[in-house]
Amino acid sequence: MKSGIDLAVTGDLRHADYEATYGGANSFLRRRFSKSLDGVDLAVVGVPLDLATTNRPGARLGPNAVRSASAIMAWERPYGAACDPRKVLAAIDYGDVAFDFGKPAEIADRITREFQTILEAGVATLALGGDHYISYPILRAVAARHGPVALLHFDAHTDTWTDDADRLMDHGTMFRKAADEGLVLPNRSVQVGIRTHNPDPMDFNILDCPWIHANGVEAAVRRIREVVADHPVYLTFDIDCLDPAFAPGTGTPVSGGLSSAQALGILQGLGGLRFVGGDVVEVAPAYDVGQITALAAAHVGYQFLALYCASPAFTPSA
Ligand SMILES: [Mn+2]
Repeated sequence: MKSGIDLAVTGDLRHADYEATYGGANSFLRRRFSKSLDGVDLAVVGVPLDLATTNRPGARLGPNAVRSASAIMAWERPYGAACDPRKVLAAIDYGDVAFDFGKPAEIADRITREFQTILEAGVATLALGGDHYISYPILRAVAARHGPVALLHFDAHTDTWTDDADRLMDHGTMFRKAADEGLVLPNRSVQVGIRTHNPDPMDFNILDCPWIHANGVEAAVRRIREVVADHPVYLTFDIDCLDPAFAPGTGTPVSGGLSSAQALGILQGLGGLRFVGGDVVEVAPAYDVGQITALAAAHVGYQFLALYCASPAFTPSA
């Protein structure tokens, strides 16, 4: 292992080099910052949007908080993963999607176009939010590439509420719209960790938080594998799926949630599913304590890279 300086600038596309965790340019897991998609398997993309937030704002600062927290885990492979994504995946940190906060009507298309550009180059994405609305314009790009996907959705909230206010953006209604638009298949999808009421959760399969606490990680893994089977699946992980004890830094915390150990245990059990993309959203560092939330989100992102390594959808680039 050679030691590096500013690996976000100098690192190779695949590397497991060491850099002091307390300094340097903060890319996700010390991957190289780049807009070039040549020879790249996966791009980590920040989407610093929080204009769709119902409650406490601040998730626009999420991507950089997660990047910063990820430095402390970049020197070792993710525990429990069959592969070392740092050596197997040619991964870059693509930086952030740029948009004008004063022109909200343009933002969704801007996000979709950016992800379309990346996906059309044969590169998969891991998005760092941002509030949860970002998943909707991303799913438009993902479905254009892969067809309607199964959604593996970790959250305290179903986000399938009816938009009765005709809002331009809302982080609680977008999965109803995504289902109505044919971007996701509710009956192939699983929502994990739900603990808020929704009178019409559509046909999504729900493993709510009391069910997980009663039945455990292995039963959840079995059920998710049954429902998703070999369908292309998109992981969307709202950090508020975790209990506020494990993720206080978020806009809409709800008590009684999953522990980080439960959530990571479920993810570690899903190797071999056909993952095509993912996101980790709703990290709002202003309410965080000691980077707990950003660190949990970075772990989830790292587990996603390991899951993508093991996905039948992944073919390594030359
Ligand atoms: Mn939520």
